[in-house]
Amino acid sequence: MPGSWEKTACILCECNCGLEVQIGGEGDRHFTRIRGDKAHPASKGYACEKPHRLDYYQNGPDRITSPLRRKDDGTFEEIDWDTAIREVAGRLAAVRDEHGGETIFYYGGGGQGNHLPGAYATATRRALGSRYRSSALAQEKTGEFWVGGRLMGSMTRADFEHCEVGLFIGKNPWQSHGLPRARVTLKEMAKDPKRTMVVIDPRRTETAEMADIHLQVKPGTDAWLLSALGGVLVQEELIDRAWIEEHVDGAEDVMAALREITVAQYCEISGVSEELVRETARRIGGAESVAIFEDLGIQMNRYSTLNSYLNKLLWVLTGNFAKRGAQYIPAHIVPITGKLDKLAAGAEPKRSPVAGERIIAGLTPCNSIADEILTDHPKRYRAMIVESGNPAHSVADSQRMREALSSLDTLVVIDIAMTETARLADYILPTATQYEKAEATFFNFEFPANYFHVRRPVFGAPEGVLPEAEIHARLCEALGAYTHEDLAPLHAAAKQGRAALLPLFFGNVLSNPKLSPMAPVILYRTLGPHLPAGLQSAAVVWGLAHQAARENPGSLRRAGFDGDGFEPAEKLFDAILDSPSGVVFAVDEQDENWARVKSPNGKIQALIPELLEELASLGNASTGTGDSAFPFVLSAGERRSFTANTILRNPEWRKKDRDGSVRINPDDASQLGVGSGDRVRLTTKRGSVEVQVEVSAMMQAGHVSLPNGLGLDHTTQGGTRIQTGVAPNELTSTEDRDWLAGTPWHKHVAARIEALA
Ligand SMILES: Nc1nc2c(c(=O)[nH]1)N[C@H]1C(S)=C(S)[C@@H](COP(=O)(O)OP(=O)(O)OC[C@H]3O[C@@H](n4cnc5c(=O)[nH]c(N)nc54)[C@H](O)[C@@H]3O)O[C@H]1N2
Ligand SMILES: Nc1nc2c(c(=O)[nH]1)N[C@H]1C(S)=C(S)[C@@H](COP(=O)(O)OP(=O)(O)OC[C@H]3O[C@@H](n4cnc5c(=O)[nH]c(N)nc54)[C@H](O)[C@@H]3O)O[C@H]1N2
Ligand code: SF4
Ligand SMILES: [Mo]
Repeated sequence: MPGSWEKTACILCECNCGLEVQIGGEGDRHFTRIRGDKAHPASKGYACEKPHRLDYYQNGPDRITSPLRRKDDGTFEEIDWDTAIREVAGRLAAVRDEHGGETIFYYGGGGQGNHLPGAYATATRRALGSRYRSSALAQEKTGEFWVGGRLMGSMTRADFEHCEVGLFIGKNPWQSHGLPRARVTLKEMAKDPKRTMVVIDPRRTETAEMADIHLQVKPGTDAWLLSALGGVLVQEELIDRAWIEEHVDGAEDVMAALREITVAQYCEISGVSEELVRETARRIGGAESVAIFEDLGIQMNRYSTLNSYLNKLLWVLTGNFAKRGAQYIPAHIVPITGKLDKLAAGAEPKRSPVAGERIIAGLTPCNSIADEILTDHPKRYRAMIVESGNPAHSVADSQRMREALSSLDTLVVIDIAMTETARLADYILPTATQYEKAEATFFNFEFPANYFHVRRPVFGAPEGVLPEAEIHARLCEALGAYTHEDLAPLHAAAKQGRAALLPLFFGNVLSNPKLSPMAPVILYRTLGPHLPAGLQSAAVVWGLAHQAARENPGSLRRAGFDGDGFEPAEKLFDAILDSPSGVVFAVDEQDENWARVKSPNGKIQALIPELLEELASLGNASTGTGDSAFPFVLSAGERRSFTANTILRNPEWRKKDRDGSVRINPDDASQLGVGSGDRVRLTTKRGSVEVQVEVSAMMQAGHVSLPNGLGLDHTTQGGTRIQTGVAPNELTSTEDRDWLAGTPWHKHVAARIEALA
């Protein structure tokens, strides 16, 4: 409604802050005003500077509004939806029938704001017999998931609102957020003399600037720094022995390894003074509570899985779990990690079919996707569905990724816009934006009160696009995964209400091997039409609410969703539909954390022999790039004030740094004879680009940094296609990856810089 304020959420980072938006402008298709929504349970009115530019997402010039089919000459032609669905289903079914469904690979399923498509896509994947998939999580979090799995069968998060010591490792929350109301929480921590904020980052980031302690590590040496911190904890007896005794297995071996660390030497390698490292360790050991957040600075770097382990040992050895201000395991509506409990029981993850890489949390490592395609191996991935992801841009070695994507039998892209990946597709299925359909994310990790937010559409969708739920339902139907007759009794029941649908769904559908895998789209078809207007795509949430109620009955009860049988889940689903700002679905007590530790005996399993071995082999290994031809360490993909992955394609959305400069230390700049605004050539073993320089005292000598989300194609007002800035993965290589989790070293790319005349 023009002029009215509607409730929704920001989709530009995983916080998904609640927003109130006013609609107006030409055709009432624009956001005219945007403000934080005070009623949102997590963001409470908070919003950073980015959502004010969301109209660039909603009204981007690269929007696609008709299904497109690639012609022989490489250009696209518009086709109608019936043709598109019939041909896409036909081509994928042909691949399945000839080579097996496991050769059909699925990528994406949700960006920073939309995870319902991924839930519906499980039906399509199953209809096709597809077994392998991946997403951006497999270039950042899978190492951490693996360690969390081995330690306790779960992922953890941390309570920065209440911690006495807050530690950020390779994380710049001032810009990247990742915790609710990040800047408020950071300011509170910084100004309270009783609390200590610690940042481990080679850059003097905005967060480091306000921290009490900045450990300005040399790029890529966190493994030494973190082992020195652990070494001090053990050697100075700053650990919590009684707690370890009660809750941890295998700690003796870990402590023995850390006792061996030569702290002075490791500090020197990492470039941080021993005095400061000891002070930090003592602060951690002596604090009432410690919260730690590791992110891309170590997760996309050398030794990434080892670093995750060393990080977690800091809180395991000091007993910083399951208490206020420390680490916790949140209740979930959907676990984004899948189940990690088998890892805690010692099981080895499955391997990818060609490269034999570990599949962690169900995800093929992004760095091995091209290897899984560009081969004549009979089990290679031959077809791919990409939904709400842009791997041609976001995965290491864009050139090789483009080659891999182009070589597929069939590539289908489901997106709102003409992306780098879509350009390579055989079919593009255009979808409604996140403001034109019901949406939700599964990135809700709060504790003790956790929330869920289903957003309603605030615009009608243009003709020619469909929400993903509808696309997946049609694909499943075209694949013959279920028939009209299968659904007839469900339709009849749904008409009478959810009470009538319940026994049929939980009985006839979930116990039927043919229908059960189709549950998401069956709910969309049968329950969807009876949901309040605009909320049809939320139908799958009904099933998720029932799952959550089974898994966390106590948490739901404390949040007010009580009763017998199906009652709590039904109340929760009603509350979700009736809460445009989001709803608290779980209220936890600290004991729930221990119930969620999934190791066989309920204790933390601290001993991970593979990683202790890696720790023992660290020694004096090289720092820097160790390559005189490429003397700089390039971090390719820094989060800045106006970057947002590839969600916004029009560079006009950026208020500053439109072209995305490479940041470089003042001494390095003067040695190269360049100043801010000059252009340089930046070269890695994989690629070479020209880019503008920003001389920045944030950078330490020898370290340079490029923003993420640049180098996107977009159409100007005059209709020409141009690219702005540098696409970071033109410079990265797939072999630069963690040996264990396969996560990339995007933050540690050896590079050379030359001044341009
Ligand atoms: N503004 C903005 N916010 C975002 C996003 C966005 O695109 N823009 N994207 C969202 C997404 S998808 C994610 S995953 C998060 C990521 O959030 P962050 O991980 O915080 O983001 P980055 O800036 O990529 O990397 C964090 C830091 O790692 C540091 N670093 C580089 N090398 C090293 C090293 O060797 N050791 C250590 N300790 N640190 C190092 C960098 O200097 C940088 O400050 O941000 C989310 N938030
Ligand atoms: N070198 C380097 N590479 C990196 C990183 C880095 O730091 N350095 N960071 C990595 C990280 S942490 C991440 S998370 C990834 C991000 O990279 P990707 O996971 O590939 O995703 P996004 O760039 O977020 O792209 C999201 C896509 O979703 C589309 N979209 C938006 N709304 C909708 C919708 O409602 N439906 C559908 N179907 N599509 C929609 C957008 O148009 C866009 O194409 O990049 C990774 N790549
Ligand atoms: S913190 Fe993230 S979700 Fe919140 S307003 Fe900023 S970009 Fe959007
Ligand atoms: Mo990410």
